[in-house]
Amino acid sequence: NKKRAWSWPVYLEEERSIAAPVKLFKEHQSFPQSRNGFKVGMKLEGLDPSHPSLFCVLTVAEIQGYRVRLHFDGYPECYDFWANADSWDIKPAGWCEKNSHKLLLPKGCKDGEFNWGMYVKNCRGQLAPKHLFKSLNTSVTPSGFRAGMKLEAVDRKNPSLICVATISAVVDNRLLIHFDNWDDSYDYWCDASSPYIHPVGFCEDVKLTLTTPAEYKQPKAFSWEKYLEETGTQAAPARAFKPRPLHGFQLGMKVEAVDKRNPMLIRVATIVDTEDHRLKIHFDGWSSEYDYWVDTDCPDLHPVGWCQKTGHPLQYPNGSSELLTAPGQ
Ligand code: MLY
Repeated sequence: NKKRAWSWPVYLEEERSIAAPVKLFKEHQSFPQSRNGFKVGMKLEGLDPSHPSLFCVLTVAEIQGYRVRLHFDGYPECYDFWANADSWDIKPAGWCEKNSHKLLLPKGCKDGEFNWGMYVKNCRGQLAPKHLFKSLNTSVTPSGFRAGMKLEAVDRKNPSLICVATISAVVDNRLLIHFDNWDDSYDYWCDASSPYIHPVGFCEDVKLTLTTPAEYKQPKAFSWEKYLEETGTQAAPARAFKPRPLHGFQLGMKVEAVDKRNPMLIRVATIVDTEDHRLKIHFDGWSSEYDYWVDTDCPDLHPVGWCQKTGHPLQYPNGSSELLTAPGQ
């Protein structure tokens, strides 16, 4: 019974397939330049992935290679989520105050009474030091987008809808998209090259239906000109929207991808379908009912070798020797 440790080179050869070339990945998906310096117990501010307009008080609950499990202070563990150490979505304590964003306080804390210094002292915690946050001090080129400007945006929770929307915040290269007259549960952050945002007039140009603001009196009679006037707002300038270059991913290429159903796991995976800005991921050795679509710039998609380089366990294809697939190593 000669068992050989599972390895990418042997597997690629057996499967006669190739690893997706590293150059196809975005910097934040590729091999990190530095180590993950976060430690369990460190506190920080970060976006709630299921409510991305909200920054919350978080604590590092677990470290796995270049990833951290983040816990919402005062909330049950079931809301914990994983992020890469260089994620733009996490910020040092005090970031919200400095950038005038609302910070969702730990459960039980009252507005106006919260103070980071006192808080960490009381819970004997520790603030995550600023230098650990790779996403700070990234160079920012002026984009032409300003908070308050209007645009047409895909509702990512209802992706068949393109809707009247507003840029409700601009931070670094990122835009917070909000849907007019809706609550902020549909909000999301994107950049100027996002395929989900379009200038005012896009739907009319390409003959698609524009979803008008909630409660808009005469949706059929909606006109941007009138609406901008009524709301005293400006359209985001068309030149600020940057086309996203086409990706180079091809069918059959192998990657390492986070398993959405159990996000602590990263698995051996294959690209089985592609669209302009999305890839369909299949987990090797598993039923295709677990396949899912991701955006090409998704931070949960990595080149072959990422887990090994960053010290994260990799889940080998289902059906490899049991010894080798046991979770956790
Ligand atoms: N029927 C859905 C659609 C909501 C769409 C909201 N968008 C436009 C921001 C619902 O009510 O949940």
